[in-house]
Amino acid sequence: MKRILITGALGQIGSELTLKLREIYGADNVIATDIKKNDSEAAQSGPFEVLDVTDLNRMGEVAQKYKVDTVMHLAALLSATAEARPLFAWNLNMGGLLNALETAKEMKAQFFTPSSIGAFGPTTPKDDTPQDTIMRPTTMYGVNKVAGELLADYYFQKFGVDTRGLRFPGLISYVTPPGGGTTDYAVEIYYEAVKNGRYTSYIDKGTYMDMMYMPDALQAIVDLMEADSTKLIHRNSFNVSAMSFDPEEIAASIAKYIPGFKISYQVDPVRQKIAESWPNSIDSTAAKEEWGFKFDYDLDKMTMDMIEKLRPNMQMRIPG
Ligand code: AKB
Repeated sequence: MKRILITGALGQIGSELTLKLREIYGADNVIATDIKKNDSEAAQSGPFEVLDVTDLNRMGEVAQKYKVDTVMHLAALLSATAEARPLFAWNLNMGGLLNALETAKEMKAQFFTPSSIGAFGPTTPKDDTPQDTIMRPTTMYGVNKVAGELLADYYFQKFGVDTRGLRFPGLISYVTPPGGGTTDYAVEIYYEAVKNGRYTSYIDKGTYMDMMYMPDALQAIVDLMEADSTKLIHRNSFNVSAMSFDPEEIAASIAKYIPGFKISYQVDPVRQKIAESWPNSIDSTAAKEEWGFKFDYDLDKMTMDMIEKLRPNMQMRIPG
């Protein structure tokens, strides 16, 4: 039976992952932590501890108190926020990761942390980006992600910590909105579509990025952590993606369900530049071969579910 410590448990991934893990492993076996408590289900449905991930002693105390055997480290700044506050991002993203790895080492625990398509850069092959390729990101977030992947590999090789990670694309969910990412437009667009029937995109038409619906991302985490360790050639981290689209294509998908939906553009140069430095689409073959990565949602299936969940009473127009 796993006993899991989650950092950043009230964030975009954490607030849903905490609930999924509590369903699988039992509420008392999933210890949610975050910098502040709130009244969300993730904070209320099982053990919760206030934890600043830059405080190694406190992290160790919490890990000991609950005798955890798994550490899932999610607390981090996303790409656009990290670009606005690079020094703070380095300290939080790298300091938090190092503390979480140290805690996993002390507890002899299994370890997970997400990497990102942000680990790639402008000199990376843009299409079908391979698992092993050039990684020279030009953002602080990307620098943190590449360094983080190397650090997690180091803890595996040097100390035998069972570290595992996923290079997530943009994650789309109707539960907890993301904050400070470059791919966030692909979440905002659904909220605005349901509310106002239109959306002004800060990412330009023709800009392709990988994306994944949150239920697939959560399942991928569970599957990777349950995978047979001896089958893993790559650990930190696996390319995983379910779809790649540009703003025109997501808008066209939404218009199938919300007729008359309109997209316009007011490009944010900072986030546009970040997006242009990332791949158009990544290749998830290693994840499929080494631990059976799969996904259920393509763009239209995700769009239908997002709209259904965001506007439960709307009359759906099923394309056909
Ligand atoms: C971001 O846009 O910063 C994140 C990511 C792709 O890592 N969603």
